[in-house]
Amino acid sequence: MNKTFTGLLAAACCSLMMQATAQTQPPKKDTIALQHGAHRIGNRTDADMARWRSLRFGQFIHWGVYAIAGGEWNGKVYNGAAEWIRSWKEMPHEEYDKLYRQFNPVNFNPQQWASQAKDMGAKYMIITTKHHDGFCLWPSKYSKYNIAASPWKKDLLGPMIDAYNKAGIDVYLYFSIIDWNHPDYRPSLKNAADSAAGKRFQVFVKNQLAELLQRYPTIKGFWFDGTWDASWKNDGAFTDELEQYLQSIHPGLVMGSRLRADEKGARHFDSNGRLMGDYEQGWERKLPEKIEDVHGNDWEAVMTVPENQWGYHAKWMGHVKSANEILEMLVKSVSLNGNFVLNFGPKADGTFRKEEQDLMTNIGAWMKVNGDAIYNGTYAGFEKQDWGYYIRKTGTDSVYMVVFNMPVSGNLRVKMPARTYLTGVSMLQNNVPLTPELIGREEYFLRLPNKQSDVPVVILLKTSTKEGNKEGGNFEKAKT
Ligand code: H79
Repeated sequence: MNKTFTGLLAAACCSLMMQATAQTQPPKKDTIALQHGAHRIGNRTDADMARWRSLRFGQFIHWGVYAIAGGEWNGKVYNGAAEWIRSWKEMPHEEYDKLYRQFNPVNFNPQQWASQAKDMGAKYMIITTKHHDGFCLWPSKYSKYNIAASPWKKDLLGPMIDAYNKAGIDVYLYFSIIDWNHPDYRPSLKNAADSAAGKRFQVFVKNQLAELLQRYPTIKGFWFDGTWDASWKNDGAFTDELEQYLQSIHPGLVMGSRLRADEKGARHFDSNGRLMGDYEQGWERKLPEKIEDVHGNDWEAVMTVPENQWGYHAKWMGHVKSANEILEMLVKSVSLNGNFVLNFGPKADGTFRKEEQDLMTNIGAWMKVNGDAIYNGTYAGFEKQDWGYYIRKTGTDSVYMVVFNMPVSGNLRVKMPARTYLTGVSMLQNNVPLTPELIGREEYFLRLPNKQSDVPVVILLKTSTKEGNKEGGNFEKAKT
């Protein structure tokens, strides 16, 4: 193991012990020497990362020329993800690569986009600057295949980022390192010519990223995609240098594990099992089940509304998630220390389909009443119960119960963790106090005034770790 890394490891262990985060992985002893593995043990502790962690709910937007096709070509419906339609055998590449000549989102209203995201309760937004097709939503110096060549002619990202920032929403940039439009792009490098192209492509990627940072200095980070390619993952050194380069020109950037590989081709987690990048970014259309699944790491899940559509598809197939299902995913994510990002695929004209608008409205209505349980929320350290999820407001004794499954008995079981005592219970929506029934040693039943609700109900528990509040605490009187 090299000296710098040993030093880092010692410093990180020390600071981890001080934070006393019970779920953090202990460093393994049988490590192999890596130049380009993880450079940090445990989560980042700086203010930029703390901000990312506090936001908890994000909006993902997939927008590009694929929205014009909307998952259909020549009267046939593509069953894959709309943003992948160029790879469909029914869609000739030449046809797809001409679509930009029709890209003219005349109804694009960035202020309206931002205000509806804000009303939904999103605190950050991730926008596709460039998906696998290579089309750039900004007028890039490094590619002619960009928004300036479309009938829209002008930048889309700048006004969007400004509007979101003005609405108090942080912006992150999605960037795919797959680029079907670029002559030097290679999924794998099979010979010397490929290697030479690959080197040129790396310069191109680096230039575009620097250009994005230079044009949009308020952005908080990048969301990389496509990094499973052999050409990418077999050059861990480049991914490491790129991460450090971007951090050097824009300190504090938040970039997930998808960017990185180590020199042995391990992605996300290095060959010693340690997380690379700033948070675990593998949770795409899936969530962890329990706290052990996230190993104490920061993480984020990204989720589609239908089964697997990111860009606009005119004909959604399969199950379409309801607001309550999405809220449950959001709450579950926060209860397990993660961020949750919900995807939207606007139409080519710049408007959102009705289903997405309704979802934003319904999620927002709940968030306005119950958002306190989400923002700055974290794993509570309580034994999970079947009625739903616990979320602790970071660094406080406030714990929220978010009830998704009301038991027919109406009794919500609360089992306090060791040396934690219940000192107050109320409904979050109206502060109405509840009287808990003590049923065992630091174990209670709670009953709601009204057990029928169409949306998840939130109860706020005030807790204390002081001995004076022991066994029944303030509720001893209520019991007798
Ligand atoms: O932008 C959205 C999708 O278009 C994009 N990521 C989200 C955020 C995405 N691209 N591809 N995929 C999602 C899934 C692709 C998986 C595969 Fe593979 C790529 C199957 C085969 C190659 C990676 C490597 C997974 C299996 C092997």
